Amino acid sequence: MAPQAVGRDRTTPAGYDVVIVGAGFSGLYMLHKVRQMGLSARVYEAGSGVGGTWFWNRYPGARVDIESQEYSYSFSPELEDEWQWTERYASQPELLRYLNHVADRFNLRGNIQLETRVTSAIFDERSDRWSIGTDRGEQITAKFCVMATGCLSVTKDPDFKGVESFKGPSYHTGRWPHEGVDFTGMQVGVIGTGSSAIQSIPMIAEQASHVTVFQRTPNFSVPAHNAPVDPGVVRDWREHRAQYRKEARQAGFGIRMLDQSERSVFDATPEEIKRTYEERWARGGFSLAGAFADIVVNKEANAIASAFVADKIRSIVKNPEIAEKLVPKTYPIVTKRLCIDTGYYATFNRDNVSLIDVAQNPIIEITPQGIRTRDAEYKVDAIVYAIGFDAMTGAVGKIDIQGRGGVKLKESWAEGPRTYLGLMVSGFPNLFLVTGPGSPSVLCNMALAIEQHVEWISGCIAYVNERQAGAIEATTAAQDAWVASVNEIADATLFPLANSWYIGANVPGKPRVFMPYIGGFPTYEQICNEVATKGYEGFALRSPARGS
Ligand code: N01
Repeated sequence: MAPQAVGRDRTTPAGYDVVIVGAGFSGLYMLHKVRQMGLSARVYEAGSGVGGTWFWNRYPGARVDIESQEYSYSFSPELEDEWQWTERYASQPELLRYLNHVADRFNLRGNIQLETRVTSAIFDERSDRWSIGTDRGEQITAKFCVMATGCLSVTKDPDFKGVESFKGPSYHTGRWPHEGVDFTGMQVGVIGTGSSAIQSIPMIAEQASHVTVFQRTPNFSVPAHNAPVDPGVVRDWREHRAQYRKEARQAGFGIRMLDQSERSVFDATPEEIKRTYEERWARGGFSLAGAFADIVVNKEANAIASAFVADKIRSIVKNPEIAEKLVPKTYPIVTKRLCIDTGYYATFNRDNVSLIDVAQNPIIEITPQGIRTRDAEYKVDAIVYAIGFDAMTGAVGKIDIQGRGGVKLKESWAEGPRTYLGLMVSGFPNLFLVTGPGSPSVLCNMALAIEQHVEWISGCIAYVNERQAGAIEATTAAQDAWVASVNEIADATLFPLANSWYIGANVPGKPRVFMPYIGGFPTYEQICNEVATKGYEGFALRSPARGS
């Protein structure tokens, strides 16, 4: 392909400037951006609709854990003006409506091919193009390939002995049936106590005759205090939106409502500490994590926050034995993703809910009638697997991605993911990751992290095309330095102390590497901007290959 053909690649019937994998928050905005740039693009999406996370995670109680206004696109003032959230924390159906609205409003659907899973992406050095294969047997080529595949999109399959033998229905929270599930009159077993379980258990308990929760590690959870959106908040947001969006970008985790304090807990009196935590508990959501500056870096500071939440659990749960089981004791608060709930702990006061500690008595097998732990069999009519995801690397790991010299991404990442800025991988030219490992992504407001990445990637594509270059690629040196810096920053925090999915600990055999960048969104964005301003420092441009 001649370089000047970039913009409208019509040289092959199935050739595009950009192929985007995934039609969630990332893929939709990426498509919008590249179309605005006049590039030809096609999105491939495995689901039968757009929406990504919010298309798949339809379990009862599923809702965002960042306040709705903040967890939304900021790129279009018109979109912001016309869309009205109804709840403080939007529910899954509302988020899915929003993303469908975005697809319609920006006329995106014509470039999206649904029910198509990308299975391979192979870089052809002779033409500087990616050859992309799908499960429909298509082969498409594109100069640029963007993996908008999501950080939590590949569910962890239950690998218990006997899973197939279970006679009743079983569900994974991350692949919930679209028609919903009626648990009325059923005995339900829920395995897992992460965010998905914490949101769904109270809802399931309202329907089912009995719910048995199988908990391996208790989680810290803070009340959401969800409610209809306060009209005063809406007015305030509309009036100050530009300022609030700016403040979010300047906040460590990209979340304005975190209200991150700069103050050390050791500079506060015991009364002030108590008052601060009580006030933030009453406010709800992640604001508790922002109460003092040292929660994630100092063990003693963290212990104060952990003890506060532990006391809350003990005060809510009436049975002291159950309360004690629900109190996390093996890791510092926030080092596993903090959960935001609606009535989770109080659910254990119900007569129809019981809690089984499977750290003490591990699940041995799934039987035709239920779940057998080392010491008992629990008969259930239905099983809910709330066991999480192969996070951050799972989705790209499922695609056969081969870069220069036929090197497989899977092999390059055998010891853990290596990227430059979480955006590109050395040896894989013109391949971009949206919110990849090594970027703030899951430690951030995802909507904001996605917008920043999409905008950076668009800028990078424009840079390559303006220079009529064949390809851009992260240098190994820049990547090595970035990986070292990501690890160094993580090691200075308490995060590596928890066996979390951030570190791959939830997937047996996955290398133990802290995957997200924890240096904060503003620092990260500044680094990305500086890299771009300095002519994409740390990236190498290549002249067009002869066959291109
Ligand atoms: O998954 P998880 P999730 N035997 O990995 C347990 C986002 N999210 O789907 O901790 C027994 O957190 C496992 O136990 P352990 C959010 O970022 C957001 O709940 O490994 N138990 C754990 O309790 C979140 O962090 C929202 O010991 C087993 C649970 O299953 C991320 O998605 C809502 C087991 C898995 O918890 C993932 O959340 C939902 C086994 N063999 C999700 N294997 C919002 O609020 C696993 N477990 C927006």
